[in-house]
Amino acid sequence: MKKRIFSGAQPTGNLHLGNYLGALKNWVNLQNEYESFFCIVNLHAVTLPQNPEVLRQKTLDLARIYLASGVDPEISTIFIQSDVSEHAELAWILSCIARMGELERMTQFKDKGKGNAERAGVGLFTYPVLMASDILLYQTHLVPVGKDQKQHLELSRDLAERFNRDFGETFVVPEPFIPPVGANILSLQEPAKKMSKSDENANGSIFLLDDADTITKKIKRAVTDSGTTIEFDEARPAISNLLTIYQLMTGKTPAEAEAHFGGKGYGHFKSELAEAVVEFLRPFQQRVKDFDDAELNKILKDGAEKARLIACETLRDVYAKMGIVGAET
Ligand code: AQP
Repeated sequence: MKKRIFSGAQPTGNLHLGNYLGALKNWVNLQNEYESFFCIVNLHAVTLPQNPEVLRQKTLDLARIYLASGVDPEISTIFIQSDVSEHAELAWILSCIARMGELERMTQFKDKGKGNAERAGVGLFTYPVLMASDILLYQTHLVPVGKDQKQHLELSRDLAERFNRDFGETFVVPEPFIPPVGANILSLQEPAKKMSKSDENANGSIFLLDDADTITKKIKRAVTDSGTTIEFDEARPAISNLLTIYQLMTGKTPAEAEAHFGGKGYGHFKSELAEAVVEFLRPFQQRVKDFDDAELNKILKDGAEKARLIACETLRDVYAKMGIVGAET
């Protein structure tokens, strides 16, 4: 039996290079080794206000992006979170087990709630519980995510362990898979922050569907540090971030990337980086257009059916262990 992976992305905004390098790229690399579930987490999306028509469209667009990234529906299960209602049901159970104090410590709530807990939605507060439900429903062994999700994943582990302790062995306790390079791609404009879909400054993020001209302009405008050399240096996050992107776009090692730009200036570096990103994204952008709606809907319907079988089994077990009536054992 193969071990399982589960991961997902929200159908909000436009996916950027950080989402790809921190998450999707690793899904594709791991999908042959693991039984894989990749979810479009639309229930997470509504923790912040969304336009219904846009959300509907973005949900299908995200499925296209998964496929264009190389997620193979023949070997991986791709589905929409709301098509498997067990996600919401288990989230309720886990919210009865999670503690207010542990959710209050979640930094993403503080960031996205903009420090105003009184005005923030309850769903935004309990978001990590829904994420734990997503993961635990599939008895997931490994969760490939970017660094920003590490804290949420630790909560998933804590909830699994607590449930197992209180009600008997039920859930696999998941491990994070955070790639050694690319887990925290930074904003091109404010390298103290991660690259983000919801960044108000669109110049901070390279979106996967940006055209060549836009990508080149964004890279040319990217902030750099006061130094002049092109090398990895923790004290120079802006240039290190650009060099990380270059390394991942070209498949070069850090030493090869540094050596390639030895003696060269920022202008030359940025031109080559822009070219590398454009060339990397070109076939991806072509593949996004390859899938028609009928094909997409079939993949998502089949995916939901497959996911539901496992989700039902886990939820039945949870209800039975808790004495919730109606559970078939
Ligand atoms: N900057 C990043 N570097 C590396 N990985 C990243 N991820 C997000 N930003 C970076 C990873 O992408 C996956 C899907 O993310 P999501 O759709 O759940 O959105 P998010 O984590 O909330 O991050 P975004 O893209 O910045 O969206 P907003 O602006 O809405 O918060 C996750 O595995 C995430 O770790």
